[in-house]
Amino acid sequence: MMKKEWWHGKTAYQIYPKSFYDSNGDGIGDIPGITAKLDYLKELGVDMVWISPVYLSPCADQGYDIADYYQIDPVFGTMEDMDELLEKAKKREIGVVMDLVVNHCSDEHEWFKKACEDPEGEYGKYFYLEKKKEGKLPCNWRSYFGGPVWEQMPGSDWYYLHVFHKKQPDLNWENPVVRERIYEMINWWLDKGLAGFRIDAIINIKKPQMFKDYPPDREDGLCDMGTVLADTSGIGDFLREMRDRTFRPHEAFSVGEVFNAKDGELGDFVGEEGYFSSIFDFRQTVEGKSVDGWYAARIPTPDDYKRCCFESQREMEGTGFYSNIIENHDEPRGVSHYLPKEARNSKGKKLLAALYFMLKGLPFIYQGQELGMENRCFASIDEVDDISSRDEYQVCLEAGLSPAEAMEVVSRYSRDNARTPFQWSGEENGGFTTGKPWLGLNENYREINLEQQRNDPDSLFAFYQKLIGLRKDPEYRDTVVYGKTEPVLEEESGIMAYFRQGEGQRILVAGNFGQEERLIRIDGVDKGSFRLLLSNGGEPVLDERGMVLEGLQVVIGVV
Ligand code: TEU
Ligand code: CA
Repeated sequence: MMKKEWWHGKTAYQIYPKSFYDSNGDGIGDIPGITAKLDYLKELGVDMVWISPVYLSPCADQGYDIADYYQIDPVFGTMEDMDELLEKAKKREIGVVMDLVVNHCSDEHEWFKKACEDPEGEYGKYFYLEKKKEGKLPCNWRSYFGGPVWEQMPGSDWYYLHVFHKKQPDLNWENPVVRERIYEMINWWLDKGLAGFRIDAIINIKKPQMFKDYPPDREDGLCDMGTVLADTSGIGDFLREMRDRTFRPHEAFSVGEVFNAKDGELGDFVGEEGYFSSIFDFRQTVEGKSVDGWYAARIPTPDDYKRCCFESQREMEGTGFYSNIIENHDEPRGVSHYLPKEARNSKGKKLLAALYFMLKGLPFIYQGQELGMENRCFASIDEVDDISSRDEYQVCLEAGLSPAEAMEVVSRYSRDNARTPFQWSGEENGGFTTGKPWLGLNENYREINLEQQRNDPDSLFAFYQKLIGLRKDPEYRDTVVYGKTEPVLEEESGIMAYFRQGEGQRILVAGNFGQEERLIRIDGVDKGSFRLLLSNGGEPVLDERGMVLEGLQVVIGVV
């Protein structure tokens, strides 16, 4: 029997602060903007929010480049604003989870500035510094945002390592002093009353013992970081220590951004003795991606999506809980990515919502997902702010794509798809700001917005409220949270169906990705046994042949 934890039954919500709600008209969302919308979050029903970084930052990577971990960036507000948010969230029983970015800091962090002043001194050891050998960089790894991971330190012959942008130097976790300072900072925040942390890019903190070359996988002569990480071991010592020194004594929730857990390692990451409470399930987000870049990626089909979900559910059963998502601030909008074009309507969006939300694990809703916000379609690279998209645009051109083709690729995958401002209403700028938004809204805000859905019992927003309600309902909650996932009809293309088997209770979730009506037969599911809990249409037709699902219909019921 799995030990129960306080966070098991929660529903989490990710806020991308820059684009959530702007309280002062400067076009940038902020902390008072989040506080102002706490009642909205309560109305939706979520009980935990993860807020992407709001620390002091030059914002080369939207706050994922931190210049001071103990300060709030003035564009987001003040520490008093943060304290107020924590207090008001607590009153509403909403736990606040902050982003923990400790693989790297900003090149404008005091530590890095001191390292530049004296690379051979104390602070030089906070980073990975190397010199060229025989005119060559120490190794041929490619940073996630393009180009080599090595950058020359201003005015010296030392090079520092950055697996992300050159404005994000990697912190040297091998140095115990660095680890101490990180734990101290984590505890400082947890003592303020955070519910926990989402831990950014954490799998990168352990580098192989030697900075060595791997076979190049593109014409640039560099190799993907995935190859490097696959050849790295020993991260567990760091993660265990961090857990014991910080999260565990605070009984904090922790969710790791872990892409590359190796086979058989899952239990180390999230078991009862795991490094984290949970990790995100990225199997479906990486499905179809290629080391060549976005232009070579293949969009997953509904059958791919189903296979990914079921593989993850099987892998995790009996070990712990994944955190389940269909999108986040790094990914395209889920409804644009996983639904076939003709299914991108309210009914199809509810289908995808129910299918992912009812999986075993902790559901995370990314802001705007509850309204069915879609990818924005960018016409020119000038409309794109994200550094990753700008790099991938170049990769497209180098691969011989025309600018128009490159923009098509970027529009499909750009991280800015998810970063456009929240669509509160049909008013100017979607009610997000009274000023000029830092990033243009999706033009569809006049049709897709909260105001229009809030009082409509058939809206996607209302559907998410019901899904959350089901997760909390004393009658079903144990099954929804702890029930085992048992896939059925796995070979039936276009159909995704599974049981959640609880103690003395079984819930069926079944959906049809196609436009045509489908007859499905599942042992034990018939007119006498099935009781509907939620659907995106009416009752499914049940007769002696089985269950008939309309095009895009999803049903959740007790059997
Ligand atoms: O992302 C880490 C990561 O490896 C990817 O999601 C990466 O950003 C993506 O493949 C590039 O297209 C985390 C954050 O979620 C992301 O926003 C940051 O940019 C990154 O770390 C660096 O802090
Ligand atoms: Ca603002």
